[in-house]
Amino acid sequence: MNDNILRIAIQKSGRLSEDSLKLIKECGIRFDNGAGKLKTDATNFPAEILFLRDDDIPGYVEDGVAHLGIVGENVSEESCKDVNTVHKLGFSKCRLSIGVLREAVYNGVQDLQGKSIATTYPRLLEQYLKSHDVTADIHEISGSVEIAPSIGLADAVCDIVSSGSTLLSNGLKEVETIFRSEAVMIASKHLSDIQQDLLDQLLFRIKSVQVAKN
Ligand code: PRT
Ligand code: ZN
Repeated sequence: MNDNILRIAIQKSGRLSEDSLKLIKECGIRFDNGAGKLKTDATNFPAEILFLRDDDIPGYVEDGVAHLGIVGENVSEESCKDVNTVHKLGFSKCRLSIGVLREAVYNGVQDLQGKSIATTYPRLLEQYLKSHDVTADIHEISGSVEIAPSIGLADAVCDIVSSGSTLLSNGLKEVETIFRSEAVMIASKHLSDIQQDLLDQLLFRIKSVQVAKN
């Protein structure tokens, strides 16, 4: 493997894609992102860009297949992969929240004791419940979480919220925020000296871009 370049993994298609590409371009890194490409070389910086599903990025970075990645903190923290979070990027802000049916009586987290909660974030939810001495039945599902209470699959949900309109339109109310997230840059713990130097250059550029915007 070439230790003299940085391989940067970003989301191929989704909520993080556009801002991730924009950030890399604003750092002055040029590349051809022709449609459908899964990998492309930067033309003026020793870097390659990999286009992946966001859930796969922490694992690739842990394994050193990618040296850097841009993902939501929610995905990185849930994955429990052994990577360094090197910088917060300020976009794709959202929160991981618990919602219950609008008509349900809810006076606090203790009311979740013994209840069933549907989520795609079982680890973050479990940590939260544990820290509040609550035991609940966690149902891991991979999508359409918000529908679970209205079809009787669970008493509550734990999912990503941004405007809150998805919860609302599924007859739910947000009762606890368990994690606040934004896009972050994660890095492998096994960078060569040259890669660490390239990362430092990149972080300097990212910080300059962020300062210029504020
Ligand atoms: O295909 P791939 O696996 O790569 O993508 P994905 O479908 O898993 O992820 P994607 O593109 O939906 O989201 C990528 C990241 O964007 C997430 O991991 C979060 O860090 C961040 N993000 C920001 C969000 C949202 N806002 C968001 N609103 N991720 C998901 N949502 C969903 C949420 O799951 C819920 O269904 O939007 C709905 C709620 O939105 P509101 O506005 O109605 O509250
Ligand atoms: Zn995903």
